[in-house]
Amino acid sequence: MRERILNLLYQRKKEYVSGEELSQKVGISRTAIWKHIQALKGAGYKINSQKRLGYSLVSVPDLLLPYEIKRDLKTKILGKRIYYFKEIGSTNDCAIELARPPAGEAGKGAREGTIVIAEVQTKGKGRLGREWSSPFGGLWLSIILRPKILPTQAPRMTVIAALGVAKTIRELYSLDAFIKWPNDILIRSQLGTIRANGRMRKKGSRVFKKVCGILTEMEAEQDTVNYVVIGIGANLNIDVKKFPIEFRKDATSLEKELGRKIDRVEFTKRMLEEIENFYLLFKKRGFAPILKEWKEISATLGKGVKAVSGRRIIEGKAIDIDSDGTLIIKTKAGKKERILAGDVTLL
Ligand code: BT5
Repeated sequence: MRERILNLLYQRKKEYVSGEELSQKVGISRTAIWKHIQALKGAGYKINSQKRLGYSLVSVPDLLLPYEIKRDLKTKILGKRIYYFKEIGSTNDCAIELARPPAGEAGKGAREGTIVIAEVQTKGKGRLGREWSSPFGGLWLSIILRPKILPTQAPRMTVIAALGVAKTIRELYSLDAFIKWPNDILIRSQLGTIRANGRMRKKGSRVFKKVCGILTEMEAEQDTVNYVVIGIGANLNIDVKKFPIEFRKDATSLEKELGRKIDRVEFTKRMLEEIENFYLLFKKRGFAPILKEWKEISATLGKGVKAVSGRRIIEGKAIDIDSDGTLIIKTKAGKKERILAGDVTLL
């Protein structure tokens, strides 16, 4: 209902639409319209009210409100249901709660494509219990999917999301976005003299910095996956100085790279559309075409790397990624090592 009122005002932005017209088109009383307008104002919309003329939408708040994201969103699955929070512990934790069947009840929990978004996370999670810094200005979003895959294939969902994010950054802002195995989106920037890996780099030399991280969590039984939650943390309009000092060196944001703020709603919509396209491609054609695209924008392949996987530490050249998403490293001794999960540092 509120969405319809907003859309009518949006279509004639900055013009007045009478209470009468709104009431007729939406099919509720003028008093009910007035109540919805008050609620929209409470959410941050600037709406002028004039007794004889009606209502006019002046401006939309800089927030990732579901009404804004859903408007003209070209997806079939993602974002049909959006849970929105100004502040939350972790969107992944919330999405996991939603994905599970309600306690004591039969049923399935939230539908595939349900999304949780927060403006700020107070307990944002990275992998392996690490912290994810989530101040206002970023995109902290989780997607619930119910793919028909084996539990061991869940990392493929991370790849699908990473491709969607990287493509969005490349196409909307023409920035050089790459995927670092397994879950980071990096931007190759030309930032002048920077200290990287403890060494001073020459002015104009290029470094990779992290603009987005992905945390995929799932619940599975033997051979079936009940749900996958893909958590995406993207640094959009963020002053990197807001991050804890120890994270700053390797982090960047789109605002920093572009020297201007971006339209966060536009980014979110496009990203959901791109991720859905890759997800549908995967459902139709399997993982091979996804893997091909991934390899094309991999920041890892062909590079000297150090990989830490549990207690194993392996140094060598990253030579391939196989169909499970396993990274293959050729060591100096010529041995091929397979890394299924872990952290990689580019040398
Ligand atoms: C990740 O972990 O990169 C996964 C991050 C996933 C965050 C999203 S936000 C929405 C959803 N809800 C959640 O609670 N989480 C997901 P990992 O590869 O472990 O990287 C974590 C490391 O990145 C930290 O130890 C820091 O060094 C660094 N880091 C922390 N916050 C960062 C930020 N905002 N930007 C860049 N680097 C950051």
